[in-house]
Amino acid sequence: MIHYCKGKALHVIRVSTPCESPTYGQNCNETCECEHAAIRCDNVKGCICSEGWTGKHCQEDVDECQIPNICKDSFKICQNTNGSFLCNCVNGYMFNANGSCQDIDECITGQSGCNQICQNSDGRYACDCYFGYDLNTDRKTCIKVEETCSAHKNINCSHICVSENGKVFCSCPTGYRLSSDNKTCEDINECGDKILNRCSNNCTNTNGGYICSCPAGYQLDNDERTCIGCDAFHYGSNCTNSCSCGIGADRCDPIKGCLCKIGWNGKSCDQDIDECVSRPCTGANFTCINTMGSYVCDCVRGYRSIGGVCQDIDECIDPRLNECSQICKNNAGSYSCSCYEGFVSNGNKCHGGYQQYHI
Ligand SMILES: [Ca+2]
Ligand SMILES: [Ca+2]
Ligand SMILES: [Ca+2]
Repeated sequence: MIHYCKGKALHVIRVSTPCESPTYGQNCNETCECEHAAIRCDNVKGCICSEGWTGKHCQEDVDECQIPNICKDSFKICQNTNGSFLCNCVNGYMFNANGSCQDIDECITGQSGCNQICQNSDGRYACDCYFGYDLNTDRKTCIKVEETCSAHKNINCSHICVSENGKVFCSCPTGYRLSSDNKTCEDINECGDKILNRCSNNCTNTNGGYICSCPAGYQLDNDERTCIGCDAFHYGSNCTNSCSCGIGADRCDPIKGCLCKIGWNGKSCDQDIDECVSRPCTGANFTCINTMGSYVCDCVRGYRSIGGVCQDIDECIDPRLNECSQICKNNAGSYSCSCYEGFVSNGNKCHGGYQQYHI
């Protein structure tokens, strides 16, 4: 209150006297300008706001949603309103009789819009389709699988048209990939790809696949990818040839087959080489005798080898070597028989002559 004394204005604090409405505060020099949300004007604090409002003039709404867990129930969501707030159920939930939020079964309420199958779950739902149908892009309606591809005639897939979850696209069989036009399938060259090429040795690319092969002496294992050496009885490309090696074989070579010992020939090494054809026995009166797997140089008939030289056998010095009954005459390589005078020779034998009668 202002008092005027002797023309001078004095400020006097009258503690015991409350401010007169609508003034308040220190020295009562503030004035309440309360909005309609105010209850009254307090002579100390000014505007006293009703619940849900704040500010000097009670003009400001309190955002109760900023207060943690104000809605308590985890399925509730806080919605601020002017002067108050609401706790609503989150999407997919609704209030039950107890005032708490419970899942809405959209499949029963008919809210789902599912064309064929509706599957409710906590807080949500999903549409599905019967076998042979696919969910359309709206996630609700169903379309026949076969009809999807034929309905999209413009898709023109070179190999396979796929309809999945309402989307239609081209696909390729194994060994092919979709080219940049997303329609045409092109062969994958597995041989040129370190990861796809699983051949241990040679790789040949084919349409839709690839083939492994092995060098001679090896064959593909059961995995059709790894090369393994031929067993002891097979040889050649893919080990397809059998080694049925004969007596003259040293071993079965995985690449060449039967390897022959010296003196033997033929695929199975069972053919003797006739070394005598090349006339290996060069010394005088030597002759070549072929043997199985070899040959020997021996003296011709009537000669024998002495110190590596063929020398004439004197058949006449040993009665076992000649058949002469009377006279034996040695010659080079042979001998001849003759008879005493008065005997007649008949071959190597001598027959008695007239002389016997004179004795
Ligand atoms: Ca290929
Ligand atoms: Ca021979
Ligand atoms: Ca002789």
